[in-house]
Amino acid sequence: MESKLDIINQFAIEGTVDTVKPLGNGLINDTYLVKTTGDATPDYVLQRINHHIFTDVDGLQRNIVAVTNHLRAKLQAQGMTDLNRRVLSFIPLATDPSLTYFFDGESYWRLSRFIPDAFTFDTVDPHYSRMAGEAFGRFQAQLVDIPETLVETIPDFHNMEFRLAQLREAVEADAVGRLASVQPIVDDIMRRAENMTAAERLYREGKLPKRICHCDTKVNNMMFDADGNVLCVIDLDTVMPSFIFSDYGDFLRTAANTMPEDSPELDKVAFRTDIFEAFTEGYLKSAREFLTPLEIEMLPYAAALFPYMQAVRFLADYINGDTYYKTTYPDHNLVRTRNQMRLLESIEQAMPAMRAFIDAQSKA
Ligand code: GN1
Ligand code: MG
Repeated sequence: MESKLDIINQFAIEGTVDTVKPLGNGLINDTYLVKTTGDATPDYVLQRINHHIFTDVDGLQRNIVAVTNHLRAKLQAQGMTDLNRRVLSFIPLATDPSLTYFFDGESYWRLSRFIPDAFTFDTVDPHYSRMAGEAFGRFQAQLVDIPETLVETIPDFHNMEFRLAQLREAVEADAVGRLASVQPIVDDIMRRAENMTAAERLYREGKLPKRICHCDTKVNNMMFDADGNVLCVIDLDTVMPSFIFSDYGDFLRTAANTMPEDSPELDKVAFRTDIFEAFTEGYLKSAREFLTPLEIEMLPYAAALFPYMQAVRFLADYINGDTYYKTTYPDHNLVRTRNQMRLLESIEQAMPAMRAFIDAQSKA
């Protein structure tokens, strides 16, 4: 592999590289902050794209460029300024402006402009949740008329039937002998399988649409400025056609959990209805214009679906011997699974109240 400096210099950057340091805590890609000398030139974010997971890097980058160009044009048309902080921009190769990634013979790399004076949070209060809801709703609304056809960067990424099939395969194989210890959780999951695959059935019946979604709306994938205003949505690898439930549900999964997704303190894991209410209000404000009544009615289902899907994915990975998610200790994926199942139970209890809240919102 070439040095990071050699890699960075493949791109059409402004200025001279000063330092390169690790950045963030993603579970999939490796991310670095690239500082250039002096204040006159931008800093950059360098990422090694995990091409074992994103096997179609070319399609992935084409998606992202289409999305960011579309968003940028919309913002510009609205007279928005400071566009470099409101939408990500990917840097083309110095030798081929049509490409925004570099293959060094081993890994795929990309470079984007670092957004200065911007912040991400791992936890949010109701005020920030309302703004995040509005921003993710706006993100979907702005992409409703994107002319390009986006690829599924991970086929069947949020397809619940497919995720359950993967779990069944993992259970069948029991590759590292972990099944016996987790059989009760597998049973808990399978008991809910029929209910949780409702969206796929409704899609086949033509009752539920797919739209362009972000598909990784973890709370820390939104940037705020120093005054607490939303700047932009980041981490666009998984932007693809999906049910709108993806964006609604994954935000609540992370933001409305009283604890981080890998906390082993299960007694403290619970669903925060104040976050749910604020996020839902914000989301409906900007998304209501294009949502169908069925999509709105199913929002509580979406809130349950994502901890459930994440539990299925973490558990399958645990049974497979931790081949997908980065882990820092042997039972990490199991702890994550239990946490998500506990969150799911808390959401199941909140279901009637959530339905009532959404009904009231729809009439408002
Ligand atoms: C992964 O890399 P990160 O942390 O943004 C995963 C998401 C999961 C999440 C769980 C491509 O996202 O789907 O919800 O971990 N991304 C992919 O923390 O699998
Ligand atoms: Mg992320």
